[in-house]
Amino acid sequence: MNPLYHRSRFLLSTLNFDRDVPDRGYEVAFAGRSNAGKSSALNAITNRRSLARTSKTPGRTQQLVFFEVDEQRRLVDLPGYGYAKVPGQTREQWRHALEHYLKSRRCLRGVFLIMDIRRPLTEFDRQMIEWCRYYELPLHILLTKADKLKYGPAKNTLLKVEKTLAEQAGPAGVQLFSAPKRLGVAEVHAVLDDWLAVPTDR
Ligand SMILES: Nc1nc2c(ncn2[C@@H]2O[C@H](COP(=O)(O)OP(=O)(O)O)[C@@H](O)[C@H]2O)c(=O)[nH]1
Ligand SMILES: [Mg+2]
Repeated sequence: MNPLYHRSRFLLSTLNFDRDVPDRGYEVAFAGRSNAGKSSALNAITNRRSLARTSKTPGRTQQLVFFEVDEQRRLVDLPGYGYAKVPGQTREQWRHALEHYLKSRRCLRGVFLIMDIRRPLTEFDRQMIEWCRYYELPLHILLTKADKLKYGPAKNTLLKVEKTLAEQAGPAGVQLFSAPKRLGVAEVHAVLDDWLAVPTDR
């Protein structure tokens, strides 16, 4: 239980974050391929049934959705990249918007990457991992829908992904997660506590 994140509320969704959300305080971003389970993970983390769907309107999939934890801290739902059917030009815009955010956002403290445990490390996931490495952003991976696999296969995937990351991406956390079972929520809260810690005045 971590009531801090349970107080999160929808702030706004926008394409133009530079203009609409001042680059102050602290942010943690959530990225993932469409349908990986990002909204469900956000809802589990904030203990809401539908926080992350508040703004889920067709045509708005390219927007960044901001949630306020408190005055200084925000969670950001990044565009769910990876719809197979989007035209190449739209995909390029997504890529550009995502990279611009990761590269320029000074208040960004870390990135959660949500992967469906049955389809880990897609091309899009690898791109996100590469950007995080390049821009020196802390990265923590959720292998979600872990309830869809038995413990053995889930654990094997966890070990495989950890190995790949260690070889190719440098330090990153990886864990199992399940929204309906609330598996791994406490671990996520601990990472958030770490990344969003407000330095004490000295
Ligand atoms: N069994 C199971 N299903 C999940 C889990 N997380 C998401 N789903 C389902 O996967 C689908 C996509 O989830 P959603 O959160 O909307 O994905 P998003 O597009 O990444 O935001 C929905 O049908 C969810 O109910 C999970 O941990 N376990
Ligand atoms: Mg979603």
